[in-house]
Amino acid sequence: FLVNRHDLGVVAVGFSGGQPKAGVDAAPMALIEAGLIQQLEEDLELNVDYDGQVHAYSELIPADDPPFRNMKQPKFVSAVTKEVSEQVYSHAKKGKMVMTLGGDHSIAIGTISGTARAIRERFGRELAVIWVDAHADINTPETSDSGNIHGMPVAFLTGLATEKREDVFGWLKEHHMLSVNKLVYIGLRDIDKGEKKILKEHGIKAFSMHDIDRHGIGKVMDMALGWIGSDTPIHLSFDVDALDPMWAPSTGTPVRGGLTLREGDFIAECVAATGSLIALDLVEVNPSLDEHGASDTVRAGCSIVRCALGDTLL
Ligand code: 4U7
Ligand code: MN
Ligand code: MN
Ligand code: MN
Repeated sequence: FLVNRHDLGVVAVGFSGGQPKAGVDAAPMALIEAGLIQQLEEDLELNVDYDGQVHAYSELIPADDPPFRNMKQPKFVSAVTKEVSEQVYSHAKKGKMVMTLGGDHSIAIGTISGTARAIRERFGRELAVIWVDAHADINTPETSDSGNIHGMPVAFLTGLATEKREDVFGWLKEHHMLSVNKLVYIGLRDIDKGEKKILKEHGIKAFSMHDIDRHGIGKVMDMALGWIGSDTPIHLSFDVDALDPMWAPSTGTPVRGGLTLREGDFIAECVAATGSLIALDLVEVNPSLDEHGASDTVRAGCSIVRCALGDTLL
């Protein structure tokens, strides 16, 4: 009811500027070359609207881009996410489901701001976000030790971090944003001190690996979706490093003790079954970070996407 489930807009974001490791920009091509779009068209019978390009946004590279408030490449990341926001918005406002292939997780500043705006305009409703990740990505520029913006997207999207400078995320307005009580994390296991404080102070709903061990993934999904409530539009932002490195080694910030391949697919299946999914990000696949080639990680990514877009076992 929220989107035409069979109409999928695809945005391929070949961007690595939110973190220091090269190669994450090659993920969209690796996923597409592995047959992802073809699988969606042929097996899931989706009408895919894809411009056929992996965007590199090289025209947006600033002449100079010194660190600002401890953020690395602030102007470049801001400009790219602003453009991604427009790309995602233009699919979402037409009532299409939107899939964005990253790229590092800083791009979620663009994807979620784009869908939040479209959902507000179309339905006067607020968006819910399910953030599946080993990390909370909720550092402010001041709490971040690394200065890498892929560790900060949730802080900017919720307004916990703000900046007036238009060229450093000042373009993010109220209608792009998400309230902290509409955010749910799954898979967390590597949270910085400052982030823990933020999660506690704002009462943000989070299911860590400990919760999954204790209750099992089935119960955790019931609780996560129960928190959001039925009939709320959902944006699923899936960082492949939520999976254990056994299944997804080719990623920039792997953390042991993660989700199994089946748990990752199960999360996506449960979200699909709500009928409320309106957008999906798959990020942080880095095909150059594996001596055996990245085929396992790429295949895991394709599988999660197929599950989220309605592939069922029976
Ligand atoms: B990802 C980190 F310090 N928290 O801020 C940081 F541990 O998108 C990691 O989830 C961020 O992969 C990871 O740099 C960002 C670090
Ligand atoms: Mn992430
Ligand atoms: Mn992560
Ligand atoms: Mn990562």
